[in-house]
Amino acid sequence: MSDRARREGAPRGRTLVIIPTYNEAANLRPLIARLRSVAPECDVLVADDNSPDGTGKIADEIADGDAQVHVLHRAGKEGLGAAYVAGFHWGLERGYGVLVEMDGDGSHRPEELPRLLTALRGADLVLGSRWVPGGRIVNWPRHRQLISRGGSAYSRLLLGLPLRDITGGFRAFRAHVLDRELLADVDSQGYCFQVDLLNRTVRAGHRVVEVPITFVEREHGDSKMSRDIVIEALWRVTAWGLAARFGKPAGARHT
Ligand SMILES: Nc1nc2c(ncn2[C@@H]2O[C@H](COP(=O)(O)OP(=O)(O)OP(=O)(O)O)[C@@H](O)[C@H]2O)c(=O)[nH]1
Ligand SMILES: [Mg+2]
Repeated sequence: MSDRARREGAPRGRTLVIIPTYNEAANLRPLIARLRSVAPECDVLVADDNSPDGTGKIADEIADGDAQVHVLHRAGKEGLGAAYVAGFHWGLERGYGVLVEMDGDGSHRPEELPRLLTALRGADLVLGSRWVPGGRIVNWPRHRQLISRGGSAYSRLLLGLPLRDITGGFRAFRAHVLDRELLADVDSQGYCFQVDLLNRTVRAGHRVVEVPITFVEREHGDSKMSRDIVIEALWRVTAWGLAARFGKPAGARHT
């Protein structure tokens, strides 16, 4: 049986939803309650970077009352990418068959997770997408929409990725995509972590599909989006695009 045929149909194994958090105290309880109610078969891992607002403690309290919720406490704020990589390793070591990325601020609606998981029957990676027909953004100011749309368009062009939402972070992976080598190579901090991971997944030949989602602006807490994060994304995507064009191997490590 070919690799492809073996991967058709429902992925094997349990599903772990990884939620990176930094100061999401007001958001975490309602979010996990919604998630556990719409996808009770999924386990949850909160990857908290020692949030000053006590998010880690709240996560511990939730985990105390629910054997399917786990917490990974990290020493300090190291960025979204580092938290996800640690979360992926945690899940892979425990044999999960599917690993999901989801924000902890309510922007990614747990109610849409079952649709992502259904689409994973025919793919290695499913992207929740704001920029395919049916995708929507609720309550985002115009400048955020422009940054997000522009970031995706720029990345698509420079990296030659045939996808619409390249910076989004609501994603479901079959575990085999996230091999050690790939994770070791991903070293971006901010949003371009998502671009980097997606680029490497596509280059490795995996099947990626997009399903429309409605992305809802956070109601509580502050965004961690900063000018530095946008600048990091811009220069890295430019460097990757130029390297791919002028002959550096696609899998080369970029720093
Ligand atoms: N563990 C960890 N989580 C982080 C870090 N930075 C951001 N996060 C989390 O990653 C998720 C996405 O971050 P947000 O600040 O919501 O970024 P965003 O969604 O692009 O920005 P907004 O739309 O303004 O909310 C949230 O759950 C954050 O708490 C970090 O350094 N460490
Ligand atoms: Mg957010």
